[in-house]
Amino acid sequence: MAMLGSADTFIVDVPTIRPHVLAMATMHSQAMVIVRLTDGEGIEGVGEGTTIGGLSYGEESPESIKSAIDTYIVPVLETCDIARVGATMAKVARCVRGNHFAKCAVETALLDMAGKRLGIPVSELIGRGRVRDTLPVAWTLASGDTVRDIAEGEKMLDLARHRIFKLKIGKRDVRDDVAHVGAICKALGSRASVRVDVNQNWSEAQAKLGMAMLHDVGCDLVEQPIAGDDLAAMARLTTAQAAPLMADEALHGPRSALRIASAGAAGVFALKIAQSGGLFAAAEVAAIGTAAGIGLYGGTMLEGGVGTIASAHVFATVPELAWGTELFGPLLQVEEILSQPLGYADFSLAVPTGPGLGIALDDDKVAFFRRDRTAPLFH
Ligand code: MUC
Ligand code: MG
Repeated sequence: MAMLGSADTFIVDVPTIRPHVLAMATMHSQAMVIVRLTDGEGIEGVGEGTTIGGLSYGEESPESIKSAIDTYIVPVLETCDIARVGATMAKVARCVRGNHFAKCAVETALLDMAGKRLGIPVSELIGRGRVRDTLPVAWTLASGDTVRDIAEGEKMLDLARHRIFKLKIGKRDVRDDVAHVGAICKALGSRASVRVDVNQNWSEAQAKLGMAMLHDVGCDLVEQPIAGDDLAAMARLTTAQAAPLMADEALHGPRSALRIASAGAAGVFALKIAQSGGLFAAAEVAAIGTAAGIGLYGGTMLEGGVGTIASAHVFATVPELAWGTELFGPLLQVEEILSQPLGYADFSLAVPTGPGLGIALDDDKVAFFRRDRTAPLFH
């Protein structure tokens, strides 16, 4: 039995190492909602709710995530035995509809605490438990410039940091985008797997042309080429195109996963803890994908260290992760807000082995990047 002691929810804004150009927004910094909970014994749990480009990616913004947690979710937690994470989140679900990112942040913090109480990593609290200790990690080449992207890809290969690259396209004419992808495929050759993410920006006709041309230039995977709610068109593309289609924005948890699988509307699922509505729900999406013969990929909302490691604990439990992961979010930021750096080496991320998430926030860095900080930025 554990009762809620305290709750603190705040936004941190951390600049990115370079502009990150996506079809719907160009990022210069990342806004992360961090929730810090303690129980009556003083055990702390942290969670993160992070989206991309304000409201340009999805229906929750950093500000709405914080307000949903503070105004509607924390009062529910105050009535629960928060040691029972499943029962607590079921009660939250009865009181709060939608708001998947906010729920994921809270569920992460509860699982972090539960793992610490039990002395086991969060991955052992998910599904059948951990099956791997490291995860392959992709990098997104999205500087907006082909030559710079190739140089960045070469650097990542030299550093043995990444050999899977995702290119963000969909902003320009289809043929211009394909020329950009083709140039990168040619430069990196068989040393890398090159994939694209269109973030829903094509029509079905553009996707037909684009997916065929992308396959011809050596692109391995096409993520969410068209609107995520157009399952019939996604199914037509999945059937007709040689390049596999990966569902991302179409996936909002187990029910949408089942609908996509039943419609034959994707060959690959991008698993995302926040979009799914939490770590348990993401594991259920993975189970539906596996049962349907759909390939799995560990996706990101470009979270910082907390959300990245929460995702890593879930992805570490997935028996077959054929497409790897893209858990590089912290590397896109100028600073990690954690007390210990994450273990990126040999094209992979190490999944922490300590109790709970196995990570801790760095209080000075958090104070520095908090949006509501009171101290001056430079002293
Ligand atoms: C998305 O749409 O998948 C993941 C990597 C990246 O660069 O952006 C994201 C979001
Ligand atoms: Mg995507």
